[in-house]
Amino acid sequence: MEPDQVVALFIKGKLAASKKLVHECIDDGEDVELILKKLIKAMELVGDQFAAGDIFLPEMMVSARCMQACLAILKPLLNKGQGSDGEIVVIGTVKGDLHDIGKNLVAMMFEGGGFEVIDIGVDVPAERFVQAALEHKARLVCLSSLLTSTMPYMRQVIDAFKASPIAAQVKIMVGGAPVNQDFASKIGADGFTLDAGTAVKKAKELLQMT
Ligand code: B12
Repeated sequence: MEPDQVVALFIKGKLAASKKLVHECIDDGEDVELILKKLIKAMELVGDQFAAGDIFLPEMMVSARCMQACLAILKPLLNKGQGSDGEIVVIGTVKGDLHDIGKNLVAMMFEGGGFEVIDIGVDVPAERFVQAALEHKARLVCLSSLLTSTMPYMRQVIDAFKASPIAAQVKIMVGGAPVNQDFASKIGADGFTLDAGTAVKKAKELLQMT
């Protein structure tokens, strides 16, 4: 399977064919993490085509639907984690932002890493993050943002935590395609990783679980 081949199926919204391709790769014994990498690359290429004006919102939407269906196939294969450590992570995409594929992937990895995941969805206001962390006694909160216009809102969420009674107990990780370590440090986040695969390792370091 090559990312270009996936892109061709995704932008035409070929759901059944996309799923079939993933199943075939699994049956052929292709490494699941490699399949995942290629799917993520394909979504990046979809984004590039959108940015270049070669495709439009409907193509991006059907691509997202195909991607989600493919991830659902991989989920049980990636989730080979140990038992829960009892750690709870609250995760959501910040206010104004509806992208959730990356967030869902990060959530999946945390489940695989033995965490209990409280997924509070997309377009989440700062107060809701704080409320969920309080309610579930979470020590870790993960914020996702895919738009340069919603990235600054991550700082607002972090500030809301700083002003809350649980400021000292909670570590905050941020991520999403436009986010980098420099930005994460500037807004006062405790952690950042480029991808879902390394997020769990970073979280365990932050929570001193390793
Ligand atoms: C699919 C998609 C959509 C789908 C989203 C569907 C869904 N359910 O998520 C739809 C069609 C709805 C959509 C809408 C829009 N989109 Co859009 N979209 C994309 C696209 C093609 C792929 C995103 C994706 O799923 N990637 C795959 C996942 C796996 O990657 P990821 O999200 O980056 O996550 C990984 C890491 O970043 C990290 N990660 C993510 N979150 C977190 C959190 C933590 C804590 C950590 C540690 C790590 C981490 O781990 C993940 C896995 O490794 C991107 C292109 C791109 N290059 O990102 C554009 C893109 C993000 N969209 C873009 C735009 C402009 C829009 C719209 C404004 C378009 C419009 N005119 O309406 C709207 C905005 C809607 C809104 N308010 O949110 C632009 C943003 C440009 C910018 N400068 O901000 C992009 C970059 C496309 C482009 N090149 O122009 N979009």
